[in-house]
Amino acid sequence: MSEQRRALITGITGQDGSYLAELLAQKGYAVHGLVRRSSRELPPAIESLRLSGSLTLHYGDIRDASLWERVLTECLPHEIYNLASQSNIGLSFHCAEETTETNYTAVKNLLAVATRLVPTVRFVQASSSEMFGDAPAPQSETTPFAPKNPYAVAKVRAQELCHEYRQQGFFIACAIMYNHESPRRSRQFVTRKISYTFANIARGIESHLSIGNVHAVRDWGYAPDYVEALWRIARHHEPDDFVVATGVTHTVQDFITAAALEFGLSLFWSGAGTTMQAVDQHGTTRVVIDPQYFRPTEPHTLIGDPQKIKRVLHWEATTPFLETVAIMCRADAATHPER
Ligand code: G4F
Repeated sequence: MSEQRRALITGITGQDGSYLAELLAQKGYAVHGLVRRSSRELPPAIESLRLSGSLTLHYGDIRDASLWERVLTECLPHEIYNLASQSNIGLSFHCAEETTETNYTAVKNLLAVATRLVPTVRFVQASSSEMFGDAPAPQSETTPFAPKNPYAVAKVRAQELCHEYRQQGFFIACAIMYNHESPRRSRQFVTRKISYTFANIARGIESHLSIGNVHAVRDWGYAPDYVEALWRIARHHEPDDFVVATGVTHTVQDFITAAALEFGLSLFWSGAGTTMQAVDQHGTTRVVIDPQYFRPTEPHTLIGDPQKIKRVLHWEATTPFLETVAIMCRADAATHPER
């Protein structure tokens, strides 16, 4: 009988970490996850995997360089998925140093220890479409990077380091992930902020959504599809870079309009710039622009070209935009507002 595969997931309590943990547990892996010690409860999906015995948690902060020797010795993983990051781009302008420590220095420390202790490990780095910044669309694995914020700069440095280790013969792969959403997305991100706020509007708890740049364009996929891509990247016969995207874009305004419809509200948009707003079919204001949510810079147009991952790994995003919006709105409608 072959040995049970062990996978270590950093960032396991996040959206992607929890979906990936479920996927790997279903596939028979012994899943190990790194968790920052905090007084917050574990997300229900993680707690239930832990109780079922298919998940072992290790505690520590990825910015602590001394952590990896202990954790990697304890779990001796066959695969490592590095999903932990300071993932809030708006915040990265204010916390550039912390962003670099988490998104670059921690990767550097982890790779140094992993390639020594478990040299045959298959390592998947969660890179980001933000690395492309203003590069012309659509972007592929060969598009030059043009990062526009501290988050993207740190992700570029981490990916370049991954390439150095790959050249030395280690299995270090990079998933260049475009935006991917789900009911497990934090409300710091625009899609979940929208679905959650419209659920509260439907409950009568809030009257309207305050939002930033509604013209921002994103290539939005569905997170459970994307963690399947991560696993395929890890299982490929050689380490490589893959753009993980739908190839289809929408604006923040499209997301808001679709989410409102899920709650029976037809929006009518008017105005421009900071005076733009949307009223519903009853004439009630439902969306206003709040400049506090604007960012100092925005990437031009992020559209991924997923041809390579389709061709090589036979992976394709299967959940369309409107279905993702509907799944998120239904989940928020069904959940207690404080959760
Ligand atoms: O949902 P967002 O905060 O995601 P963003 O910045 O695209 O980053 C996410 O996707 C990246 C992959 O491309 C990851 F690397 C990253 O870690 C993260 O997962 O913002 C999306 C867009 C932006 O253009 C933002 O300016 O929505 C715009 N926006 C407009 N109003 C807003 C808001 N974003 C947030 N968070 N809140 C607003 O009120």
